[in-house]
Amino acid sequence: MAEKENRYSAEDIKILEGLDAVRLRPGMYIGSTGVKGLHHILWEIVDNAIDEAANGFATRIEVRLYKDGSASVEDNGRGIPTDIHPKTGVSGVEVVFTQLHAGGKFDEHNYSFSGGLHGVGASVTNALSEWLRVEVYRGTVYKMAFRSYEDPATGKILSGVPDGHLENTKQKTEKSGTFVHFKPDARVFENVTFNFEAVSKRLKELAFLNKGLEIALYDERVPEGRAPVCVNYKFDGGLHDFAEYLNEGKTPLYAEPIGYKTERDGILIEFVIQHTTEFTESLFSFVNNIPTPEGGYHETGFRTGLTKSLNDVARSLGALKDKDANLLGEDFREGLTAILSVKMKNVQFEGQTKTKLGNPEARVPVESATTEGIAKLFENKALRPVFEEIVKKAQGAARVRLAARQAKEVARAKNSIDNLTLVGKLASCTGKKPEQNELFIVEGDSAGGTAKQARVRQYQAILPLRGKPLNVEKKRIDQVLANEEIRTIISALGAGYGSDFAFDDLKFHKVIILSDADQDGMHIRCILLTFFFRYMRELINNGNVYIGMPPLYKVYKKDVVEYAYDDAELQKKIEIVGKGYQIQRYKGLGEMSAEQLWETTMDPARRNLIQVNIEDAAEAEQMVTALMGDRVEARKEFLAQNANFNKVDSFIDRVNV
Ligand code: TSJ
Repeated sequence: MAEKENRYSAEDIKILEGLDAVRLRPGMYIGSTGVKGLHHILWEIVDNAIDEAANGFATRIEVRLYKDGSASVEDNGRGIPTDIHPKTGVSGVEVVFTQLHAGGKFDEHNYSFSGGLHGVGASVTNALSEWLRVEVYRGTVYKMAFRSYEDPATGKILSGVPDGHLENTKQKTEKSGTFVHFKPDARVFENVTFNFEAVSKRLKELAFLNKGLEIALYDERVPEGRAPVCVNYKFDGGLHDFAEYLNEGKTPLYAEPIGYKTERDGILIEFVIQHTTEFTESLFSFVNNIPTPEGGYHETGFRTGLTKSLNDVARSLGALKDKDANLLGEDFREGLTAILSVKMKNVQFEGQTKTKLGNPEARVPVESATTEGIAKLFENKALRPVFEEIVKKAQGAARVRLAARQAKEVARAKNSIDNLTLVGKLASCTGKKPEQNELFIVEGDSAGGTAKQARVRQYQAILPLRGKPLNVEKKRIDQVLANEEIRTIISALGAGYGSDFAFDDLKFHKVIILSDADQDGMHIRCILLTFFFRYMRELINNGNVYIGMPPLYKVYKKDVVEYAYDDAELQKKIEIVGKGYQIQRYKGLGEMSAEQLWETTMDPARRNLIQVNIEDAAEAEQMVTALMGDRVEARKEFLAQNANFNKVDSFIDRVNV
């Protein structure tokens, strides 16, 4: 291509205004500029490759993380169209990277179901990158490159500016596909280090959700001379393999997961279920490959369909007689691991973390597909024993439910007295406005005592926890409630639990978990998060739960005192304090004086709090399951793979609240 033809003119630059808007308000497009946002711009690219694969044009995707902080994604699909787009007069490649939402709109005409994490498109990644390079393999190699730089005239940053139009290098290639390489801009993101665990976890999930698709991840951020760390995912069993994976560490009630896939009213619906000896429900739902931990209409439809059809099964099997009442949905969901994957157009996400499906039209098709699926599976005589197990399990759950209700009624009379003794440990606050009140759940009596001295009595309450509260995952609800630590928390919060949870009765709008920065503390934190996740989900959804961050180090010299909350910060603080500094490493909250605890951890003006979101809680739950499930091998493997117990924190954007 001639030099002149390829130049990028002033006229061309006009359309880049959209990209500048992205840089001005990144949060509007990618949620945050913390670790989540950083990963979001990678997912935007990955999702494009996934779409190509999901529509049958690509079989392999390779993701690479480089030493310089950049990342690349390559697929073996058809390659982004290189011909000139009639509307805009520029190549398809150029449209994809320079026009906002171009990805989404573009895809809609070409693909029947397009993912796109939240559909903002690859141009957002371009806008928030220092540079981005794309290669398209279509007989020959096409190339285009973009850069964000400071305009010398105005000092403003120009985002995602092409070096020139798409160039056909004429270099022949056997390959077919698209390669995109970009470096997230450190002027945008607080943290520019991709998290291997987070990336591999999501890629694994995508490999489960896209049966047969091979996804490889290479991490080149290794010492000089070493081979890159590499993981390869390919699941020919799709959701079936996903269910087996989720049930590792649990004991299944029947050997193989069962599932069904169909299309209804233009919606692709697929589900797989497998019950285990556990007592709680784990439903993992996805819409267009995006996790929907906050649920929504597809989950409602699935649950309703499952309840109806499994009651029909129970009657067919004679386990329920005409006179018997139906079993409840929760009975059939005891110990259920289920994956529901829905693909539809024009999705709307709602909820606190925009992870709840808000399309009402999804409910009925999913319900009828589920009912039909279970009925079809039940017709298969070979699956008789599977359904017998499911019904037996549900009847067991119903028996416990009825017994628990009776026990609850008896207990209600003496409950008021019980509450008084329980809440005895609570050092409550004097203020009566729940919105302003904070409850610190503190690990250990001694740290609890210190916190009581340190607090502002007006709005801060302290609840010391003795020992480890029990692992909620393994127990039935009645056993959970028998645990004194758990009952104390429920009483202190004052809003009930489970389906009776009443947010309006909540006495503290900030619930802050304060535990030591060691394995025990990590464990307690995970257990408490799992408890809230299971029995007070609204608290997590509303963002009322926080993790307090005590400092790890005190760096001091005479009157100068600085605190460091992680190792990176320690170096900075050492420099601030200067020559002759001393370091104290805090092993636990108990080592701090009341004054120190106040300054570093409790004072709203100075403390670091992590706001827990639904994904963190789900993550914590998975850790608890792996740590405490029935099966020893899974636990050992988990411990071997997760030696870093601060792992959960690395997924969470730190916020000052
Ligand atoms: F958009 C992007 F840059 F983020 C990106 C897109 C990144 C990566 C790694 C891959 C892709 C991508 C796009 N892979 N495959 C495609 N395919 C198309 O864009 C495409 C190809 C052909 C046709 C057609 O109708 O012939 C239509 C489309 C949308």
